[in-house]
Amino acid sequence: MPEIEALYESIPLLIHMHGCVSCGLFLDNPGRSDFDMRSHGVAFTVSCTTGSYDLYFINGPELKDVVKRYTALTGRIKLPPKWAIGYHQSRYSYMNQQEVLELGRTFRAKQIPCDVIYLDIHYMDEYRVFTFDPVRFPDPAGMIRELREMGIRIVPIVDPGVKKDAKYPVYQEGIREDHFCRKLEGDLFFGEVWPGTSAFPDFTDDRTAKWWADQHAFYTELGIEGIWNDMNEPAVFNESKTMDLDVMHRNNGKPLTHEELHNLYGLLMSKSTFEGMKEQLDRRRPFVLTRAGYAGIQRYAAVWTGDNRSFWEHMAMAMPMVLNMGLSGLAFAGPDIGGFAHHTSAELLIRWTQMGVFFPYCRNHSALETVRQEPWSFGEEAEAILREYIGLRYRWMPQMYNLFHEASVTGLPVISPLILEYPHDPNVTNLCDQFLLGDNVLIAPVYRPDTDHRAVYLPEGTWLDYWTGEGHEGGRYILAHSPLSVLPVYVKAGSIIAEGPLKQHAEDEADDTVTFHVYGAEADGDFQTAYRLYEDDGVSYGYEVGAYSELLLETRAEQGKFVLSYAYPHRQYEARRSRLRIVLRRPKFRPAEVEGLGQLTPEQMEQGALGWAVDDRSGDLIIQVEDRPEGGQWAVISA
Ligand code: MIG
Repeated sequence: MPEIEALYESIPLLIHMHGCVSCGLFLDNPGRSDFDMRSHGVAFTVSCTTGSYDLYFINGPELKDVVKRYTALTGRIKLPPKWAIGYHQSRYSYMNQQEVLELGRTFRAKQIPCDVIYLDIHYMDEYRVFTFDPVRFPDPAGMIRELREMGIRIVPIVDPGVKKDAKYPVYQEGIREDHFCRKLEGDLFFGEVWPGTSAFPDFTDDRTAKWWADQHAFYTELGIEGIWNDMNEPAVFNESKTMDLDVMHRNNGKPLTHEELHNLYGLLMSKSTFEGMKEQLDRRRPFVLTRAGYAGIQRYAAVWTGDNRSFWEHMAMAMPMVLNMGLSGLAFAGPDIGGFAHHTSAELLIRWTQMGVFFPYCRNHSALETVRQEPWSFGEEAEAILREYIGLRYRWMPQMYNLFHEASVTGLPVISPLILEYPHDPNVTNLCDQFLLGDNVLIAPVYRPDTDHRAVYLPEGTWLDYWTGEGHEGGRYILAHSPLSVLPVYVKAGSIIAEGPLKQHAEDEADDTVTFHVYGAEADGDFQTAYRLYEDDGVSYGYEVGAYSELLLETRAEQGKFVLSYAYPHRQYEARRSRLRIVLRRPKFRPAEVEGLGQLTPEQMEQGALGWAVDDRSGDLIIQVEDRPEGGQWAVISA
């Protein structure tokens, strides 16, 4: 890969697959470890350079079992606030309050959905964490309030380095209360980072972690609900690029060197951040984004892949990276869309965004002095395509949120390599330029310039083109036609996908009418499929005490009829809607009537009338029924 390919995470997990049998090896040691799969023929060597370790053998036999067991051990993602899985916009840096407000207004004026704007290091007063620059950001509370009225949240960056400055209260307190890392002899460790000479909190001591956590009241009092942790490897501008290895961490009375604990630093910083935010936010879910992390980081933070480049190769590389992170427990991950360093182009940004809206974490971010990368930076044609795809993420929000909920329960990833679902198919063993969203939607991004076709491998089964409804038999490659406005997406026949209305942000007051798309429905044979839709308020912890709903939609073929029914096994959260829509996409039979419902025109249905209609162009059957707590059942009679 050009320029750079290392990740900032340290997850010492090896998953091995032999034949179709998988197992895992997790080396729990936060010092330096080496996994060598190259030098000794069939043998792998695993070693670490410091301290004691725990070695876990994780049984399969399925790859899924390994991921579930590994995450049972190290933890699973927490259900994020819904706004955290919307579209996020970032730049190093949005320089002042005016620019940030203008950015928010532009998103709304252009009707491009957005939930979050990030503040990179220039928002601070000379890079002092827990401050705002008084000239560039004279009224952060006012700015944040105004953005919030537009439905946009602010997520500021927080680095671990605290500026050495006798007049800076955070530094004073850190020194007075002895929170910073020291050498064995007692000298403080200072490193050069953005603020200049800086001290580093010793997060290995609970007392210091709590101190840091409490500092976040500074942000929450301004209305901030999310924090972006950067430089927390920790990165230091020196030869070793990190903290001196002989720094002594207090580690709650069992001191160990930085060499022994290095990989924990980022995790412990984000843990403290998460816990502080959670406490301050008073029963609302915080969002933490981190660059560095160790096994288990998924419990506290989403992870982005750090400083990539605006290169096609880096777009392609994001797929195996994020897929591997998913198998390593990090279900909430994504790259800087469009690429961070160097100049992006209209085409690269479009293709990258098309892919990125189906990644778990979805943020456009770019570096200082690169061309602007906001969705409107490349003219109207590009803007229209970007609007369409960002909007698509919002229309898929019910599906996405459902997958996040499942990931929080099972530990399985939101997007996965095909091998997770088709371990017996040798064609997918090394396939990393296409991926699955959940277990039944196949995304095949175009990641080369000037390309309007790509090869797509479809595993066994029938797959329907998401855009045209056209069916393809799997177990083979097809050539997808993919001009610039088209991302190839296929849905497996027999699946149900939940879509919602287009929203400008996750908490948009628009109604929450859900449309269940049933792909490839049949009225004969043993066709049967079900969908469980999880919903809650998207922001609070109410779901932990039952304030959520679960809608179960079941469909089956029954001798010339297609029977569908829904029920609420649990309904202690009420979505803002009165109707449900069910669309049979490309049913394999011709619907003659729907028992108990009247036939309407598609236009009448658009206006919300209850009944059924067939869209003559696509052949889709559209059903609209009342959403009632007691559920309901209907039969579609085949002609
Ligand atoms: O030395 O805060 O990965 O996303 O924009 C660079 C400035 C520090 C690295 C992060 C990047 C961020 C940048 N930071």
